[in-house]
Amino acid sequence: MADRYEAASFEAKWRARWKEADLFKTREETGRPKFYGMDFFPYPSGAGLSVGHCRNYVPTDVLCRMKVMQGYNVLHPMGFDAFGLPAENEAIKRKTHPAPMIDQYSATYRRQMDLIGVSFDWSRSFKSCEPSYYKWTQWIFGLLFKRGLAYQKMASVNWDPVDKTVLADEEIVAGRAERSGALVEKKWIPQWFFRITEYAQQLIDDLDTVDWPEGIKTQQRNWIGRSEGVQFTMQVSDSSTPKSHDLEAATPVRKALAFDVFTTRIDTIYGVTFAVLAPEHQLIEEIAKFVGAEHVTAIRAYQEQAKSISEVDRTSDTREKTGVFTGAYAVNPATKNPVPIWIADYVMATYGTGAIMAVPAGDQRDLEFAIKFGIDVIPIQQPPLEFFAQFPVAAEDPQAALARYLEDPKEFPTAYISKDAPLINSGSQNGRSVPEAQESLGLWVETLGIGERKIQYRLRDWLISRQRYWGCPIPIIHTKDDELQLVPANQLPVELPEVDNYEPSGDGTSPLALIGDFVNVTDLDGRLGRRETDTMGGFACSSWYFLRFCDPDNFEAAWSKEATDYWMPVDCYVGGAEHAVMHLLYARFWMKVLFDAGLVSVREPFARLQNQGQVLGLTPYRKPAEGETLGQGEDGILITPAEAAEMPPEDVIFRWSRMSKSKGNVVTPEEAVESFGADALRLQLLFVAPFTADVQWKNDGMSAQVRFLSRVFKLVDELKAEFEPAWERILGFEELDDNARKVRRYTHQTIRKVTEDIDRFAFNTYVSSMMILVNNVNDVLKSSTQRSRALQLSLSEMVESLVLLLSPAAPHSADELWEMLGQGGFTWNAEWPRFDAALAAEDMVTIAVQVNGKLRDTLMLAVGAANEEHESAARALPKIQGYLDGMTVRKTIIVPGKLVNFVVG
Ligand code: ANZ
Repeated sequence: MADRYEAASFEAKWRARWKEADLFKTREETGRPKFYGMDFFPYPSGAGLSVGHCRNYVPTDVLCRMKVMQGYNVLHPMGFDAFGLPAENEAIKRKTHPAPMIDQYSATYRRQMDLIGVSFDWSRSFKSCEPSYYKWTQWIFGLLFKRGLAYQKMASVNWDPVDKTVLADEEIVAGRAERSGALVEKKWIPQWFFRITEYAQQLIDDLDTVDWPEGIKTQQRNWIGRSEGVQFTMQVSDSSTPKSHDLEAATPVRKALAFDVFTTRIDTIYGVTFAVLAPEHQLIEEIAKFVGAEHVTAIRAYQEQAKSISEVDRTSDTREKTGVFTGAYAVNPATKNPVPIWIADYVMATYGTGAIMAVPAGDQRDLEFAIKFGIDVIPIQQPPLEFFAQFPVAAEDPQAALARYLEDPKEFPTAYISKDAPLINSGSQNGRSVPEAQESLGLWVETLGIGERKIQYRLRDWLISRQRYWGCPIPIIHTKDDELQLVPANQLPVELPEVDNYEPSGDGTSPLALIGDFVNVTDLDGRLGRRETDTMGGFACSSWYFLRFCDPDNFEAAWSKEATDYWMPVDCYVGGAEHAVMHLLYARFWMKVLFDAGLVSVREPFARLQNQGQVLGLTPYRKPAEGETLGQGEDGILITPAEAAEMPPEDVIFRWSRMSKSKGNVVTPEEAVESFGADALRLQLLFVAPFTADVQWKNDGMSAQVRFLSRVFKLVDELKAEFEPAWERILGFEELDDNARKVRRYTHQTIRKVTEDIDRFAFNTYVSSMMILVNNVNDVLKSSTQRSRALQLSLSEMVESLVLLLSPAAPHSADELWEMLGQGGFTWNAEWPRFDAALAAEDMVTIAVQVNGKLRDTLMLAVGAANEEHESAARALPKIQGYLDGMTVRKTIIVPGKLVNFVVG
């Protein structure tokens, strides 16, 4: 019989038995609470899983397994995010079709997930590219369309020239496509959008109702970017001479021309010395009609130049400001003064109104611009003297600097803006605080009828169309009259046609546009129409898959409300932090729309979110030769481990980087299982570091787990002969001796700790507390040659609990040990151990401390504390130290649990 953990001798056997028993099939029994545990929808890449991915799946599995044993109905599903660019690009590269390739890759994922014993209910699995799934993605598109939340418009979009497709803002990092690394260009083509902006406020508000990492919530709030301010209209005048101090009279010439600005600081309006339009602003065409030819030439040149500059560069605060004067003026409605209208690319067309009132004294960008182009700066708040410490020219005499600042601030290239300083040079608002002025001017704008207080969001509508083949077709028909007709639900799915050539055309149309059979359709009125040929980006598919898992075989509907009412929300959702503002925001948005449509009963899909840390692998680089170019952030040239082995060691540098096939630093689950066993891998993934921390992966860690499991096997082997399954019935009647009490206390303390730790994702201490239990029990066994009946029964309780506590982390071993104990069935079906707080509590007793028989102090000790502990604790008491000081202790009398008496002389 096994007295050591020998994975090869039993792990595969248990996996086969679980499969045969259909153990992981979701239980939906009435009268039990539910638990929905889920991992992020993976895209099955050809590289397969590394042990890094397993750090996502194993912890969720542990939680779900514990919940099953605690009596919950548990939904723990897995499916595959199969549509989208990564799959399509890979298929193009391999000159194959994405569909069979995805089948093959997802089969590998499944085999690997099974290999490490993850308890997915595969009967609920699906791929997002299956028509029985995407039929409903299209149906939800239709719902959005009918609710005015899906629309098509011409748009300047981010174009990835390598992947030949449009990208969402979220898919761009520092001006480059996150996926292909290409510099993103601008292109003007018709695009589909989802109106996520309509839900901006709810998306902020409801973050307060979910248990998510604060960092992710903050990222979402920042991404949505709520600003409170005022939007108002500025009139265009074609003259720089004020006609009068009356607003009406100031703008007689171009009265019809006006533009709106959005500001968060209406209180600074007296400091407005110019206005700026984004280069794409519509008004520029009108202005160009009446300003001089030299202005028009400059404007056109500037507009052209702005086209090639990425948004990131435009918003960068280190880039030198550029712009042109339009030749036209606007009227500052507070001062009635004319202010020049400029065009500059630091104003974004897509935020606010695409035009600003510029306050150079208060806004750094405006100040840089004013300094560069010699525009006036009017101070609107008085900076404190400390403000001048930053300027060498002012360090000597800040008082004098202030005087100069108030005269002409341009000498000081840093804008000064404060929420606390009162206003100056601000007419009726002089001396007022910022909030007072904002209130008063907000009202003034509204009373005057030139604008209103407004909340602005940085969030933009979600660009969903892709000019690519491998995605969910958009169920729309364009009629002859250019109307948009939704394909009726009973004609769904609009199936993606089987094609030989699906490579992107590169001109901005989808390859589907070349397939006549697909494109040419009759519309709902029987006339010839044209099918929409864009497909939806993959984020549409992953915005509702958690609902489908609740009811995956439903042919009549996307889900039954009964099913989602039962299972939703997802109780615990686990995945990497990189999806903070894409998937997690989109899925929340769809859920809210579905809630408003009465199709689901909760507004938030994921009640709790956990992000695992990354697993890093040791990656070899070779020192660069002279002039060799390096990858971003790298100090050497990536080489393969085989190459590294052949090189002199001094030429190789090792760095830790995220485990991935492209880095050649992957440890596969197959390798790990083969050499150490699935349970050793699982335990090490849990134990190696706190769940959220990054991990430098070393295979040695798994040997330590093999040793731990071997100690457990040895312990169970030693105790199995005396194991009494009915310990619970008898133990209550036994008087507990010290050792028995100790064992029970260790057991119950461990049950409590493990149960709490798994719930709070403290998997590393979950594993370590089992290790401590094993050590403690071994100590007791060593010290007790004779085992009382009470001790034997307590050990039975301990060994049974240990095996069950081990089960979520090391399920193969647990089932093997369970069988060794003569128990039938699977630990999966056993009840999770319950702890008894009284038994777990350290029993404390009061000990009298005497010196020469006289009571001098008392102390508290745990029941069963050793004599040495009595003596050292008594000697440590300050009072007693006073009595013993300078004396010789002749004798120490100890009555355990009662008394310590020092006999001194
Ligand atoms: C005058 C002003 C004075 C401003 C001042 C700021 C400070 P947030 O908080 O991000 O919403 N702004 C408005 N629309 C813009 C656009 N399309 N492109 C670039 N900048 C734009 O920022 C709002 C502020 O950013 C607005 O308030 C406006 O400048 C500028 F001392 O108006 B402010």
